[in-house]
Amino acid sequence: LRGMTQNIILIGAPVDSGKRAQGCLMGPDALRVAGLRRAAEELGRTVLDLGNLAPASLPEPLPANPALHELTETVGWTQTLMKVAREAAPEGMPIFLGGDHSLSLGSVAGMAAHARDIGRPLFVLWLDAHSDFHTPETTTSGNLHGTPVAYVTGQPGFGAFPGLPATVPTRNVCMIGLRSVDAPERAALAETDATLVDMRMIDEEGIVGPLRGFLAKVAAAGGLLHVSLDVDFLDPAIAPAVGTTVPGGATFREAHLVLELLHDSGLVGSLDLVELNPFLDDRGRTASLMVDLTASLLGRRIFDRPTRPYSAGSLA
Ligand code: 4U7
Ligand code: MN
Ligand code: MN
Ligand code: MN
Repeated sequence: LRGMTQNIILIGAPVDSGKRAQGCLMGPDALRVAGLRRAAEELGRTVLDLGNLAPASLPEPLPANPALHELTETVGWTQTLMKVAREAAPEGMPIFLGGDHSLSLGSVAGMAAHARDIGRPLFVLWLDAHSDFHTPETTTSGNLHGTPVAYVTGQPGFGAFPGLPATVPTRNVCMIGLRSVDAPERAALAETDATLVDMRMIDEEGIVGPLRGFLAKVAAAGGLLHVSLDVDFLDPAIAPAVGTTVPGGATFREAHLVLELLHDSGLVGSLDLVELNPFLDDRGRTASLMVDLTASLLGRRIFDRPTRPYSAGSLA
């Protein structure tokens, strides 16, 4: 049924431990206020909201590691989200409401376990300015929101984290929107067969070709696709509510087009909405854009968009 009739399961993950600047804990509620449930219901989905989760507390805090920010809490979130993702996925399409990108250590690991449970390979589309391919050994910031892709693909150095029921092969990973990749990440990625699409490639050739190529690969493998949408994939001019803005990001139409094509593919089984920091937002516009992009993924087409009255200065 190409996902058309699938239930939506909203999973609030107010994770703020993946970096020092705080505020992402308000992300799940901002996405709700911006109308995520209503957008999904208008597109014919049934929505179940599991509310906001809390991280598992470990029997003992991990030995303090000054090189890593909030390791114990991040491990706790990973445990919780891995379990909840695996349990929710058979019931519908999980949408993880972040929370910073460290939530994807758990969401993607849990979806990989689910994909193994149903006998399909998991593929991951990473829409982000950054590659998030640091390990706890290579990160210089110590911010674990820069590590989820390395964890879920089984790179070394994650001994403090839960063992992975299933790893995602790097050949199943496609990153689109890259424009800030640190030297150790670049070196490690060069050893892999991940598909890397940076902003220059998008400027020169467009965003559609590489995305269609990846989707064809997912379809040919009978794969299930997880999409991880970091707010900083978008250009900061249209999405200011994020701590890690990088100029030169995806435009409004590039971003919508990606999610429209993902809808049409029928391959998407789960979604992360991450890094929204409502404290930095401009009258809710970034939260609203994230909701509208999710609506495109769920099948809203341009001609179905509600017509908004025009007023000077708000033509968006
Ligand atoms: B995000 C960074 F150094 N690479 O490791 C790091 F540039 O989830 C940024 O994509 C990580 O927003 C950004 O701290 C993580 C930095
Ligand atoms: Mn903190
Ligand atoms: Mn990220
Ligand atoms: Mn990022």
